Amino acid sequence: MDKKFYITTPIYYVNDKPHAGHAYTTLVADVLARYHRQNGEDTFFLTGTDEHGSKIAEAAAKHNQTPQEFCDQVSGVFKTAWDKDHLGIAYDYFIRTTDPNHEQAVRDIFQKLLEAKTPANNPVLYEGEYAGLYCTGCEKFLTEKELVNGLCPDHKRAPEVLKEKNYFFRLADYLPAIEQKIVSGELQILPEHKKNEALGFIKQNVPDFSVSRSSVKWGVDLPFAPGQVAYVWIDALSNYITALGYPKNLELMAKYWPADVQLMAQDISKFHTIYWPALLMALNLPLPKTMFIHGFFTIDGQKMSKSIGNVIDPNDLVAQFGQDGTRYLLLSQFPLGQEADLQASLFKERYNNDLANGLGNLVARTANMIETYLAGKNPITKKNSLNLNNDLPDLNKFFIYEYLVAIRSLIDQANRLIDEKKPWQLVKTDLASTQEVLGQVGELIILVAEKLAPIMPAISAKITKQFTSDIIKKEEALFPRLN
Ligand code: ME8
Repeated sequence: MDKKFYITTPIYYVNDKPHAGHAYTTLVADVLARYHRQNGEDTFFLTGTDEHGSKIAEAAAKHNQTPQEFCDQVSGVFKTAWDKDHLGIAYDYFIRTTDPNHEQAVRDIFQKLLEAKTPANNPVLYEGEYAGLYCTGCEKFLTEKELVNGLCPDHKRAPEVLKEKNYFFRLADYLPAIEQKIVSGELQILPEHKKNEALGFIKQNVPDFSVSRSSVKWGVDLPFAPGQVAYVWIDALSNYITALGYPKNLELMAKYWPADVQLMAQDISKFHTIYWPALLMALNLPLPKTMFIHGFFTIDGQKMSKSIGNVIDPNDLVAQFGQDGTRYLLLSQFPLGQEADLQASLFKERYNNDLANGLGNLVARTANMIETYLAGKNPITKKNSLNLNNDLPDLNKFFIYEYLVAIRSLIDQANRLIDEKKPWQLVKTDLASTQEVLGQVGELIILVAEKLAPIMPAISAKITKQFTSDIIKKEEALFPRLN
């Protein structure tokens, strides 16, 4: 295998259990990883959990648990939601920022930063005093301008006034180079409007940022700065390289870094398009090739929030629609990257329409006719007798939604073929033609199954097995109708 593919999701905060937003990004990564594996590429898919910082410590205290106990538990809940009995996320590695290896790597990274010089020959880190308004919900400082009625607009809570001595990262010295790499496409930011947004941040001259905290206890302690821990965002961003063994063990780094695709939503784009490249440059590492920043979706027109009570638990979706049904429903809603709405109230209708009546019915009626009219003998000749055009929208270009539209039209094409040729009439007079029609339909079904493999892996494997056997039998419904 010569080509490699390294894809990452954000590592999710463990202050609460996973919801549909986390599931969405993780699913997109899983589809792309499966697609690249299917194409024979040496693929590494990383996800995990972000476990340090005051936000997590607060949540643990609320649950009367130590932070470590609480993190172990919630991180486990994420793993379960992704496992083969739930969403079926085939990650290669699940990193936790409380892993001792990661913690040591973060200390090593800080040591390197401490010794490093910027392109303008200044020390990368310097000590300074910071006073500002800190929102624990965001784990970042806010400016007065960002507040709405004195509250953080995202977390509806008043930020705390924090004043402390910290280490700062000399970001200013890196901004011109980051801008140049984004403009030249060396660091590709997709979709295009998110690239412009990143360039907009740079134009506003993002100030240097503090990378250590003395007010926070739950974090990676820094030996060179007694009493201080690593700022949770530096700790978190580092995961993308510490997961590969950086800086102690460079074997996987040499193989997989730079990342080919880093996925996230726009809530954390600034950290990824500005701070992360600066950190990598200070460590003398190449930048990721592509960052894809998707929109933050609403649920039936409303922001997903606990107070509205519309937070969707992916486990509930899997219980209702099955693993592959859930994967389909989440990915077929809107083009990746669009500011969009997840129409959860239509999930059942879409499931019945596209899956029970569409794909499920196609497979069931075809298997049934082959069993009844042809004694189950597999009629597929693999002659490509329909001259199938296999060019679907490119998953490599993030066209997952468009790809699913094209697959639905292949399913419709197969269903139409049956309706037009009416095998139930044909069989009375012409067995050879019946066999040919069912063979053509079967060929379409196998094509659909093959194309669906990254999106609906379990169903795809089931259909392929059924339609490549010598004897095709009717099996239980793939997608039972829901009332
Ligand atoms: O930000 N629509 O973790 P987090 C789409 N730990 N995607 C959504 C979403 C929504 N409504 N809600 C959440 C953090 N997401 C940090 C990341 S990375 C070094 C550290 C997804 O648990 C989306 O991918 O708040 C978003 O970027 C991420 O969850 C935020 O997860």
